[in-house]
Amino acid sequence: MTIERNKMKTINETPALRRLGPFGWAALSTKKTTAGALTLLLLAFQTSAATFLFSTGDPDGKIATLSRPSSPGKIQTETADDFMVTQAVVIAQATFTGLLPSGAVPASVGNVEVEFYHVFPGDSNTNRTPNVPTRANSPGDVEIEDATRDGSDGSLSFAVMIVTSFTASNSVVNGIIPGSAPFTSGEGAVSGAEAVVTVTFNPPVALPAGHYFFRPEVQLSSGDFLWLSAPRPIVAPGTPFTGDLQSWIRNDALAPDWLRIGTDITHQGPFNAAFSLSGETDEDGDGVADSADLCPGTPAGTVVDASGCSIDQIAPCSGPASGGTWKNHGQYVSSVAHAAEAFLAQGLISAEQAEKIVAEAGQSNCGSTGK
Ligand SMILES: [Ca+2]
Ligand SMILES: [Ca+2]
Repeated sequence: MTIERNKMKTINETPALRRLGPFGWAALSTKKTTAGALTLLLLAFQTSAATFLFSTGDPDGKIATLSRPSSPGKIQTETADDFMVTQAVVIAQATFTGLLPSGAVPASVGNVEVEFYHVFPGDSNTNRTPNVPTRANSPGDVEIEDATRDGSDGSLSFAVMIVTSFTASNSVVNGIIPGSAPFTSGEGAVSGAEAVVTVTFNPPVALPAGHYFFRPEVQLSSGDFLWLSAPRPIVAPGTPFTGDLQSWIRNDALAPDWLRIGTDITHQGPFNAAFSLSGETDEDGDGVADSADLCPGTPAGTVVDASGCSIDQIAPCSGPASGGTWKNHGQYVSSVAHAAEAFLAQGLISAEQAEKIVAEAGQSNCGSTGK
């Protein structure tokens, strides 16, 4: 989970130079650079913001498994499948493909909620005894709280496209049995309308490098949403990765445990589930995508504004971000205070934190003669 960070931050650099990142610094330090070459380097940096794309591929027709919130007379049931990110990313969109009842229309979908989970034992109580054959390689007990996005609170929007009629050879809907013998062989073939659900996260979901489960849930006006399986191992045009885990399922009677759909319930598969994620890399892991981040190399855990800049990056001890040196200590403290006020006004820090930051700037010798 450790993220490689730009260690150039403490060097007295201008914002233009800061944008170059390590590549630009290496080039600049080995030879004199003209303004023209500098422009080329800037262009090179600005196109280096990388797209993040993950996909398990199209449905393979092997199984369809329930994923719905609770509603009167219906118990919440969740299906989850995994993905991996090798560096911090900001995920803007997801798609997933499932079965709606035949005759359903896009308006049949009342709401969509998406959760992300660490792999067990992340976010899990390891002192209790699981009531399933194993929890190894399962999603955690509970979701990553600040990564949840829900149509009902406006943190995601969704669009539904009905593709065609579709049949899956097997299904898991109600047969989710706690204990050491969860085998049912599944509940048989199901047919319906294949639907691709596209969700846009607002705000996007920022995740550090790691291994996660994706769990979408769909509320229908009538009937159930069954998430369709995808090939395992993943094949092109999907994006294969080493360590791909099978899909898991639970309902509120089984929670916080999960069962392996293939290995535990049907003795088939194991399965993946059909979904994709898209977004952008986030080099410094501050939650602001590279293309929108004016301050690369923000240290871990630092509060940043919408441009990915920390107060320390806006008002560096070493001199104004616009270049040169502080006229005096007072100019430095004033710049910090100005930035802290802006962060406070945007709700990024508390009044207490703002006061502390300004007090610390006052006690520093940044901007003092000889500094
Ligand atoms: Ca998987
Ligand atoms: Ca960033």
